[in-house]
Amino acid sequence: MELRPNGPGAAALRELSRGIGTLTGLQPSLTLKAGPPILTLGSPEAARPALNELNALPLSEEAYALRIGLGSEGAEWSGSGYAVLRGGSERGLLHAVFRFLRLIGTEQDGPRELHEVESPRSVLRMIDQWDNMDGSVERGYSGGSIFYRDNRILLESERIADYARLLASVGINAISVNNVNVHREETKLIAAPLLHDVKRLADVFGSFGIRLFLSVNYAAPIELGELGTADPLDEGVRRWWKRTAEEIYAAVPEFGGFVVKADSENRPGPFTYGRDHADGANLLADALAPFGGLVLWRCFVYDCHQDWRDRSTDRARAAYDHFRPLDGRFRDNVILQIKNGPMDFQVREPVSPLFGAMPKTNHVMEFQIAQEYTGQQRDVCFLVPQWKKSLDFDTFLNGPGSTVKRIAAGEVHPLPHSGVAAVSNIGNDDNWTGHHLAQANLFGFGRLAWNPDLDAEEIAAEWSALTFGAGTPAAAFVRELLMESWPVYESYTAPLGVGWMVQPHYHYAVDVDGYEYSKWGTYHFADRNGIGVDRTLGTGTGYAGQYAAENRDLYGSPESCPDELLLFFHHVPYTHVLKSGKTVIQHIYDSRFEGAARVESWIERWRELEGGVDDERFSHILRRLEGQLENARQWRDVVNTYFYRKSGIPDEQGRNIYA
Ligand code: GCV
Repeated sequence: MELRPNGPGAAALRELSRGIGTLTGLQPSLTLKAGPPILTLGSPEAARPALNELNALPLSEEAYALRIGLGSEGAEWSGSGYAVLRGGSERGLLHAVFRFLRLIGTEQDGPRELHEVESPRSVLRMIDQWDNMDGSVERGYSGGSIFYRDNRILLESERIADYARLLASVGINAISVNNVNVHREETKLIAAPLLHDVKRLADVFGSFGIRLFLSVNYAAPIELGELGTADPLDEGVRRWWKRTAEEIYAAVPEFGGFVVKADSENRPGPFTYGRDHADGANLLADALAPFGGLVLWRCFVYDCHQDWRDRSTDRARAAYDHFRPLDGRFRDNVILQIKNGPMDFQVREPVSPLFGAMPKTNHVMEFQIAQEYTGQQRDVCFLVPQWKKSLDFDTFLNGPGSTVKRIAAGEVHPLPHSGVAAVSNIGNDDNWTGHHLAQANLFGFGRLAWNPDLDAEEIAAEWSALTFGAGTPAAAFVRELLMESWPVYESYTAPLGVGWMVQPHYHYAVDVDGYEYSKWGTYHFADRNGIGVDRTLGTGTGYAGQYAAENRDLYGSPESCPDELLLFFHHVPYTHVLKSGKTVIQHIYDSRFEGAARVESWIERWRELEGGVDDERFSHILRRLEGQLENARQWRDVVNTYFYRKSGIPDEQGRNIYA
């Protein structure tokens, strides 16, 4: 096989020899065969039948096939054992290598026999950086940017290549490298002289099979081109984007395309010119189309200057109301990027009703790995179970079984593009993610994007074993801790799906009324009798009516609505009895006490592992858990006191509430 010196095939070869050496101490000879990209390890004679078989296998580009033959008789790599790794392309081969290394790393003695053929379920598996060129990261909780400092790209930094490697190891195939809020300096990324540096970045990611995208400023023709308008129907503007695309592709032929946040949170967009989002997205799509480029157009469009006195406007409705009527008007290379929930990455939200509701439009789901509203990488909150809940959600939009994961895999509507995207959680902290355990979220996103059918616990177990050692007590406890962490975080923060009880702008610490009288459209409406937002069709904002009948009915009455989303859809008295048999107020008290107590118990369990985990990680995690306990106690006491004062209803168990 002809290997491109800096292509994913070369990376596959390098990673396999390096990984095997690190994990097993062996330095086996590797053979790279001519023809389809194949690597063999161990005995060539023993490998031959598998090699011939895998050689003939039809595989799609990113697919791989893996055969391991160590037998039960104690054959080893140095003896008659073998492994054959085959990719549908060099990228597929790299996936095979990382899969193989994960297998060796998670099973104490490595697998003895294996025959596996896999391809990714979602075509686009994308990471969005919210990095700014001044070196800051929007909603970054792990230090500064690994990409930029002082308005330049850190091309000399080894961390960028390490990051590409890290993402490739879990199957990510696309990255957008700057914040969707595109400020002055970042606007220039699409023009010379910065394009030269962008090309070098694209090469780093390309060598691991990852395509590079940029977030663009919708008003770039004004800011860079000195045009007086960014009107999508203006001929001068169209010419400007066309020429810009030509320049980009001349410099970066493998460029992926644009990510766009338009008419959202004060960013410019087509609304300024009385145009809609199809006009805006198609303008960019037409410019990129000759080069195979894509436009990822975000649907996070809502009124962020709402009057809290106005009860008729519901932010949750906004994405659907803006975009649903445009179905069928977008070009083939436009992909709408829809946040997983209708609000904004809260601990608990229903799935966005827009997802699956545009059968003629490419769309991907956007998750947030960065823990903006879920503990900011100070508190442990393993988000894979939350994402699974979204992916498993049945929209019923194309009959039963129209789950989000099937739509994201392109299995429900025959559209050219589909997949998932997520906001990254990394920075230049030594451990990448601020909280050491927050790495599990980045890992987990990649694994789920590859295969949304994987079990959350399986992913937690895999990451824990790879990180703390297969079969160790630390790995066993971390798996358990990860799996408990999202429900526990939910149990001491905002109750029953209502969300938003955080300090405005910062979004970490508790402030029950912080957003209550604000312009952001994020209210809980607690009064002395009850709490929650009526989003029903009959008496509320009508949001529930944006779902297919099955879900509309499910959410439409407090009796059928799942407890965890009750206050998202309904305003109920504190005495309303939940399916659990508890009243809303007693649930609030109990879960806050239980949540804080659970965090306390984690600290005791973690202390028992002293000596079994290296000192650095042991004390780092201990400090973080202690901080989490402080946070959980503050939430517990503020929320309980607030609702006791509002309702006047005492805790049945007479615990300490600071009345
Ligand atoms: C990048 C939320 C965050 C913003 C973020 C925005 C978005 O509102 O708080 O920091 O901006 O989402 O997703 O565009």
